Amino acid sequence: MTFSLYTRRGLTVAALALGGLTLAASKQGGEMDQPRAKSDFPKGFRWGTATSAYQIEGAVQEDGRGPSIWDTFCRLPGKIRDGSNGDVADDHYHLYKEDVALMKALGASTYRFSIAWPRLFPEGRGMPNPKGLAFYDRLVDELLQAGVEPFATLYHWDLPQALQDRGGWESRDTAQALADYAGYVAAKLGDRVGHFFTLNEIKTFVELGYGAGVFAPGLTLPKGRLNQVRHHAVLAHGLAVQAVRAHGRPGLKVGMAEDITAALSDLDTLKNIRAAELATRELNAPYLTVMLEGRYTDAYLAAAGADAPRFTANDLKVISTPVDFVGINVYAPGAYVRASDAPSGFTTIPLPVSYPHMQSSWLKFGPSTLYWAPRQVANLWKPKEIYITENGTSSADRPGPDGAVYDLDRVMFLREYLGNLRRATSEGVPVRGYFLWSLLDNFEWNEGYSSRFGIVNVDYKTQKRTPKLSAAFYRKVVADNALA
Ligand code: GBH
Repeated sequence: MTFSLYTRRGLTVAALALGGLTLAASKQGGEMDQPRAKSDFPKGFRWGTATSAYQIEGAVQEDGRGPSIWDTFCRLPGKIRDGSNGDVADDHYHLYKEDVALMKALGASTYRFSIAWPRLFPEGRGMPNPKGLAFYDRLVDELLQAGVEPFATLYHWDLPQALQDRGGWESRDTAQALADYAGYVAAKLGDRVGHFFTLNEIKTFVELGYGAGVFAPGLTLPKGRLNQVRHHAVLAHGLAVQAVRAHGRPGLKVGMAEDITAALSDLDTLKNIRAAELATRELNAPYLTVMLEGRYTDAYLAAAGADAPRFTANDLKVISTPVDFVGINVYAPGAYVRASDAPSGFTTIPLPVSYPHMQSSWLKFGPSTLYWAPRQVANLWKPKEIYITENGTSSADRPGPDGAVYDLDRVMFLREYLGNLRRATSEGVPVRGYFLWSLLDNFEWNEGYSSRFGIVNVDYKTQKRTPKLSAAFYRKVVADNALA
């Protein structure tokens, strides 16, 4: 629960954990221990961690929460790798005070969490459930008391089952239902929550939930219906932006938290850099691009042909309602490309099979993605502000015989990715903050509990929290606002 775990270890780790490396080291006097030049992040840069409701809260039947599509999906045989579900998860619903204390110990100034729609509206719409809201009241107050600024995501994939029963994202009504719920939240929490994210990773829940069938609700829709789902989800984003503004206090900020597919160039010549930017715009056509440009690209519509989504000019205006910031989740390179004479202007280069990845095979190791992705967003769409709403890695880390978790692969990952983020901010890319995914080991969707993304280990039998080495690493970065 505290970082004292590390103080029982040798001096080096103790000093790291306490953020006192410089002090402790100078007493030792060794050459290598001298303070090194800092590479600073901008003043006021916001450091935080991120989580989502279904992945950590548990308490799925408490205080009037209604079922979500993930409660249903987890019960389908073979869908979740370890046969688990989010019934208990990290029991954060009851242990949230302990978790806020962990954030405080990290020195993080912000926290990104999601609100469970089915807690507030068990049926998706209609009568609100005050007990559900009360939990987020308590959480927000606890955060503020700890000096941690709350950033709230409105939708992190836990659609009320009642709405899925009426067509889910295949129904245009779901977009309006999300907006109604968003307006309610902004009215109730907007006095204390200054930043809202509409939907987390539309791309992921649409492609995997309605296309590939491996996420809830487990559908494999044909192309035309899938395109319509994509359209309804981005429409929900635009309507939610408007609803949050209409019901929240003036000055409150709202934007998306989207899974950007960022193309990198194979060799960074000016021509290839430009081609990679074009590729990123095209690869995100039905998501970030339409949200920020208010039109589907010609190539997207041409490729869809008769299966193109049905939409009105007004839909496009709503979808592209101006946002206060662009939030991007950045994990892995989306593609490698180079310039070509093809009409698109780029050609994709396949990865060699030996290309390295982290514990999750999809998590290709590409630290420069955290330089190029925000830079491309800045060049393509000129947002006022950018947030890295998620970045982090899985690891097969386990407590050792001494009880400590030495997740050196995660520390390596974070150091290299953050070095690239530092490059972006130093060049003036307007990134205002970074949210590390994740504070805690948690329910990793179709991977269940077999994949751990936390900088704090959770023993799922006892709910004991143990900060890992990466927590000590992150604590020092936050304290210094710099990489050593
Ligand atoms: C984020 O998605 C989510 O927002 C978060 O909830 C999650 O816990 C975190 O990342 C870690 O995964 O099944 O092989 O087709 C990150 C982007 C896109 C990563 C879909 C996993 C599935 C790969 N995700 N991808 S696969």
